[in-house]
Amino acid sequence: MKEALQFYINGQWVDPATPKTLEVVNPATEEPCATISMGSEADLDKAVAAAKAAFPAWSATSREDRVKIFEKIIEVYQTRYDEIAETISTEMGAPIWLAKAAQAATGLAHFQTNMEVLKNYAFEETRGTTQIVKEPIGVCGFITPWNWPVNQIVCKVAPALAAGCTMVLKPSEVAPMNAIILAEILHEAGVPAGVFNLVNGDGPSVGAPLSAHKDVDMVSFTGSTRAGILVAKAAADTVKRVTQELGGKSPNIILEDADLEKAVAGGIQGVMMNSGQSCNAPTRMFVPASKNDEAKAIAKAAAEQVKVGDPFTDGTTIGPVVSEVQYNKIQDLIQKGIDEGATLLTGGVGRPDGLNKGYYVRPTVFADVTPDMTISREEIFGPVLSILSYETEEQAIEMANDTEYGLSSYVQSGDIEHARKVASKIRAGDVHLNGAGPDFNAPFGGYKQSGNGREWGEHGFEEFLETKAMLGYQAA
Ligand code: TXE
Repeated sequence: MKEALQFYINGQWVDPATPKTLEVVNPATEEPCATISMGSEADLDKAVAAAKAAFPAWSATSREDRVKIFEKIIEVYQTRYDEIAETISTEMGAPIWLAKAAQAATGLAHFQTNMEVLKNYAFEETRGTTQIVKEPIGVCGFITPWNWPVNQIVCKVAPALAAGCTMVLKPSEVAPMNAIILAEILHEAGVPAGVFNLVNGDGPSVGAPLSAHKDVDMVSFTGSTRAGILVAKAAADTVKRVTQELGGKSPNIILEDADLEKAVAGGIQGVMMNSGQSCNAPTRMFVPASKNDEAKAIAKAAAEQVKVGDPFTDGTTIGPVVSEVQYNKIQDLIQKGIDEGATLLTGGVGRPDGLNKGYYVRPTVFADVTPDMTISREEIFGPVLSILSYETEEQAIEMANDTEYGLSSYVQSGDIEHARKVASKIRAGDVHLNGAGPDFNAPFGGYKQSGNGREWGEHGFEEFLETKAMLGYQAA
């Protein structure tokens, strides 16, 4: 069993102010796999003070010096790549193939894209006699979840480092060990003391005081809408910048002219991946009423191909969900779907056959779902799909937009112009046309209650900058 009882503050591993530990549970075995320390406000204050002290020197480093550090980070990251993937699989249950191909890969991708942004970004421009300068915002606080842990950490840390900010990270207490590796990588790569700091702990003890801290200039949060609102409220008194990446209930509109087999089967794959624990999972599938029966048959067959099993076993499509809390939440929502009258095509409550230990959920597909049903409105965060049918395209768009969320969306059509037209009417931060995968240079973030601000690529980088106007910079 691994142990990480210290925090990374001011370039050193230090003991917590008050000893208190937490066992991290492997969701595939329900057994502890690591022990961490749980921090307090005293640890956090120390970390923020270190970040504040490091800011003047780090923000003054040249673009070239920061690029050199990025090159080194990328080199060291690659040497720890498999270990990152294995750690993620162990603590949150993603199958090892996904942890390698996507979970660990996204971390590397964010370092690479931010290094390229840094190389090319225009920090200064002149308009008339005024110069406009972009400067790092200052000390940043990061609060991150467990579902794509390295992705969610690096998509904050990389742009902040590139911009010249210093930072304190509080990773999820549910999947914290990958963040320990990341701290070791940054240390080995030569990130100066105090620039990056890590304090483990839970939301109330560390996340809340980090959000409220007077010496923190910006807080970037990824997690539930519930906690995101608390973070924004805690941040309000100090008027710091707040970016939030929260929940989703993403629509997947399959248009009349789409290849139904491909679109429905692709939608099943998308919703099941990572056991449905992705904020951008396509959880509401809209099919033309005339093709409802055909779509149901395809969806059922595709979901029954999804192999649930041990994350480290070859051939596993999805592993367990992260925790008992999440398992119970998902079971309750599946039961609600049944109680409220949706048609259960496959899956349902309880564990899959033969899997009696571990937080394994049956890949579940509901059809004949109506927009008022709980499973069509609440984020389930499990391998559960709701299929709704529509009569007209306008109705499909209206139902797609009938949600408090607006993170991602998906449109399938045989005609790209048609897909684009529908995409333009969807109120969401991104639209994936015909199965297009992620683009780490494209902005990622939500409309409505899915959040504020954007992450990834140049748009994500710009969130870490302040804008200064230098008037009279040039003689009139
Ligand atoms: O999230 P929390 P949970 C959704 C998903 C899931 C639900 C609950 O629907 O089922 O949220 O998951 C920190 N001040 N998403 O309970 O609590 C916490 O310590 C400051 C969507 O695990 O939001 C952790 O670091 N911080 C999502 C982080 O918030 C607080 C990813 C996330 O935990 C805090 C995860 C507070 N008061 C869950 N309370 C996505 N957008 O991808 C908690 N935290």
